[in-house]
Amino acid sequence: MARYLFPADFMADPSVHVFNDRIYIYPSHDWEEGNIENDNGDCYIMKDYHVLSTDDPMHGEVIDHGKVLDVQDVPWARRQMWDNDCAEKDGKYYMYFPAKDHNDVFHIGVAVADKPEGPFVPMPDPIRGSYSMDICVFKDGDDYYMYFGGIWGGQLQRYRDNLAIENPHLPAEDEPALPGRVVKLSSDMLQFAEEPKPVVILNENGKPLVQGDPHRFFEASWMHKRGNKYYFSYSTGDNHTICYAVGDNPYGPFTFKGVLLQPVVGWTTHHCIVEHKGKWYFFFHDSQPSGGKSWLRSLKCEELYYDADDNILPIKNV
Ligand code: FUB
Repeated sequence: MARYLFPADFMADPSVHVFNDRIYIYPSHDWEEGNIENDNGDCYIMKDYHVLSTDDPMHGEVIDHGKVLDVQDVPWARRQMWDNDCAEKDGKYYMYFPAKDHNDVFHIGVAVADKPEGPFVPMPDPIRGSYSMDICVFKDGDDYYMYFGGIWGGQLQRYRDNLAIENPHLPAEDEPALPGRVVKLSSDMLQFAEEPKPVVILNENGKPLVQGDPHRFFEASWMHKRGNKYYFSYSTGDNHTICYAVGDNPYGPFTFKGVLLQPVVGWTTHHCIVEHKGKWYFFFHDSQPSGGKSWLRSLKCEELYYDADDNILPIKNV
């Protein structure tokens, strides 16, 4: 049975990594204060980040390392600190986080720490050329890749070919779906090393999923690797499932494989997949403990399994 990881507070959007053999959880920190629910995501009014850690996500003690970054300490950011992620390089820890700037436009910032549990010191400006939200940072050999993007409140529909467009819109239902983005990070981990590229998801006939497909990308990118396979998983947003697709390199394209998680209590669904001590885990959130409030979500974890053909088995017992 899935475990609620941290009943003492409302947290969501888990990004999880193993640093020094220990599991570190980088969640959003949900906040209740006159929340207004709409398609812009205005009810998600998070102001800071905490870091949690544990040695055993299904049974062990989960420690809250306290507040590690506050929106007030980020000069360019005004509000809505959503899903973040963290990467380690050469003994430094880099937290990547989205926030809306003073013009209410999402950008992605970096904050640096000496320890995985922070505290994190923000860079004065966001990453040049960054936009949208929902960040996953994936290390592959010596390279680090950032996956990002989300539609509706995540503002991804405002961009084509990495440029803002005048009339934000989604593709027509029969056109290729609006893709998430992937970009290699610079060697100092503080900028993009290249222009972000589309993360294309193909159907079984090798054609891109169309915008009207219930399995098309919406938000919550996550990348993990097992053997030589690259697993790109994501949320379908208003269709309320978590799906995955498989490729043979970090840029894709990825071929759609299936649904991992059926709708949970609450509007959003957001997850990550991590290996620790030979076991695989699926971290996610739902709004059951808050009685279904979209903006008050609780972190959960369940073990994850593959079949003999390396397909991921759908998560049950949620
Ligand atoms: O937490 C705010 C937003 O809700 C996230 O960015 C999305 O993935 C959804 O979980």
